[in-house]
Amino acid sequence: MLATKSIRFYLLLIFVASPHISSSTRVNKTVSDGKVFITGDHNEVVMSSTRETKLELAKIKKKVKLLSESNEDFSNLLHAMNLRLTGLEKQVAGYALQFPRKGVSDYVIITRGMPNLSAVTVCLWIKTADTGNEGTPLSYLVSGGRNELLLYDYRNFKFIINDQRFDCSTSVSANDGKWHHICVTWENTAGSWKLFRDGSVAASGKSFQTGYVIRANGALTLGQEQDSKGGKFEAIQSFIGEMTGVNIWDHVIKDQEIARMSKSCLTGMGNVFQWREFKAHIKGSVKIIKPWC
Ligand SMILES: [Ca+2]
Repeated sequence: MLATKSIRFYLLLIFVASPHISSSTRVNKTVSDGKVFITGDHNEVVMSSTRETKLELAKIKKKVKLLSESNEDFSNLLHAMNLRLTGLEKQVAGYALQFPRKGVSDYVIITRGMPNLSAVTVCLWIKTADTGNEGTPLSYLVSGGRNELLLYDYRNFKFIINDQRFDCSTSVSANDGKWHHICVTWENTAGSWKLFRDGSVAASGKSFQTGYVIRANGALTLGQEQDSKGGKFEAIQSFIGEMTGVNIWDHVIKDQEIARMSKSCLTGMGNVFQWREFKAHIKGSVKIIKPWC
């Protein structure tokens, strides 16, 4: 971006330093006594000598050099602003949730729904050592019982949109007792999807639910898998462990940004759901604890 800015500025300077060719539509160029003359229909002399042009070019080069030096300051400023942003995000969303046990009574639920989505990104951090259950980090279901959006089984993640399960599993797990950053992205034009673990693409595919639009007005749960809107949970699908930083966006987040978010547990803010709002919707014995970062 900075390079583009430099080029734009350079072109602007050249334009400003260039002769103005009135309103003529035909232009002639002549050289006489080492001078370049540009004349239009009205024979206006509009360009200065070659020596003056060289001086002007030297001035432009000097300004471009100054600009690129100031770009370095700009980069430092951007870095400082990014650090500040990370700090603010942590202040706003500085908690984690602990789901203590197997069962159907511990979860988080938000019923305000989402808008229709033709693309989505879900990111979250989880820590679990559970090997016995199909632990469900996130489930979004509308009336009629369809899984509009579902991420479950931390032993071998399945990502579902519109109730269609992948024929093959992702072979990606996150139940080794350590914190892991998990993201899924999907868009309905090519039906492309990716599952990220700790900032890297761990599984991906195309032509998945192409053209489908995730329906609005569903219920979102963390820690339980819904078989009807807001309920019908099964203990074997309950999440046992810790969770933080759940965010949902209405578009595909770029790989580089997901890599950035994977560096610290409370970076990133969704534009559909933000982590800070979940703690007001806790049910059962879910505990608010300090985040690891
Ligand atoms: Ca179920």
